[in-house]
Amino acid sequence: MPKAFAASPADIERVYRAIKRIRRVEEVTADIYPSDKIKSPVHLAIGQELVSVAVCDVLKPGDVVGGSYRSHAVFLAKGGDLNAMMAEMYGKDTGCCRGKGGSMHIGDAAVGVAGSSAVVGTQIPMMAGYALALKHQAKGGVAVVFFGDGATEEGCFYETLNFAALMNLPLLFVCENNGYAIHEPIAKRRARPDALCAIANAMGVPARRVADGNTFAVRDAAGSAIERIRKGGGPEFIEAQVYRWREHVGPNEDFDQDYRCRSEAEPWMANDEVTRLAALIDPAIRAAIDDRIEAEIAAAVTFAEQSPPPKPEELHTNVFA
Ligand SMILES: Cc1ncc(C[n+]2csc(CCOP(=O)(O)OP(=O)(O)O)c2C)c(N)n1
Ligand SMILES: [Mg+2]
Repeated sequence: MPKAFAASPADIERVYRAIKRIRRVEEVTADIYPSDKIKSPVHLAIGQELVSVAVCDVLKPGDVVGGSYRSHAVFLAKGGDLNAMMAEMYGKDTGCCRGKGGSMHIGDAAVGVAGSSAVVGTQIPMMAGYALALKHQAKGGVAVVFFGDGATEEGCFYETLNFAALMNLPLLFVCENNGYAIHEPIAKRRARPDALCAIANAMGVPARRVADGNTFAVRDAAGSAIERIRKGGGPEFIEAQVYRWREHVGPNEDFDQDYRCRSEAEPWMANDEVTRLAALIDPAIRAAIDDRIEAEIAAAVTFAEQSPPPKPEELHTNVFA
């Protein structure tokens, strides 16, 4: 491991546990999905979990995060309750949004997950609002917004970069660049696919790209950015290159869909952080971590299955329009 990304055994175990847990939650979700017990579309982050884990690893409980419809990893990495997330996917009353949001709309204010949004890019100005509130509170809190490369093509991305820089907001922009917006590769959408950091810089938001999919490289970048932001340095931008292993939405692979091929995925799969970090941990310790994860997930599935659905009279509660 390069010196700059040095991590203690405790760091490696903690980060491995977090990434593996999210991986297994989503694999189990994919296994359950064909049964139709999960009542909403699922956008899986399998292969991309490292970004949420790396960033949330350097956050404090009072910091606030928000993301897109692909936010299981963000929710769990920030400390969202697994039982409540699983129940939400099942549309149950015990879900984190009382079963009314489903997989794409998950939040847990108690642990600083502001929410997630299915409308591409909308979480970006929403989290700038949180950052503005945190700035007014003046307690050193930081907001983090996670979004995809496709979201950088929305007007609100540019507006928010400008506003955040102008207002010196405590906001970290985290672009999870998986190279695709649904089936459209970034090279067919942008004249300069490599210019995301240049765009942020030009708007007055210092930017850094992490291209190698290394958890501790992202954690390093996030850690130093958050430190500067917390001291009043203003917003920063991180572009983390990743790869989505499953289809855009749903539980399956889609390498037969003619928009990409397995050979493109193979180098990312060969560099998988779950496998790489697992090899750095004592096998007995790793087995104990894995066993705990499986037991926790099994309990969450049971919790979701046994929870009641929302009552019919709740149809209009917590609904604004
Ligand atoms: C405003 C808006 N436009 C279009 C869509 C349809 N849509 C859903 S996901 C998506 C692609 C977004 O890609 P990206 O931001 O890279 O995120 P990823 O799915 O790769 O994580 C699009 C265009 C939408 N949900 N909202
Ligand atoms: Mg994308």
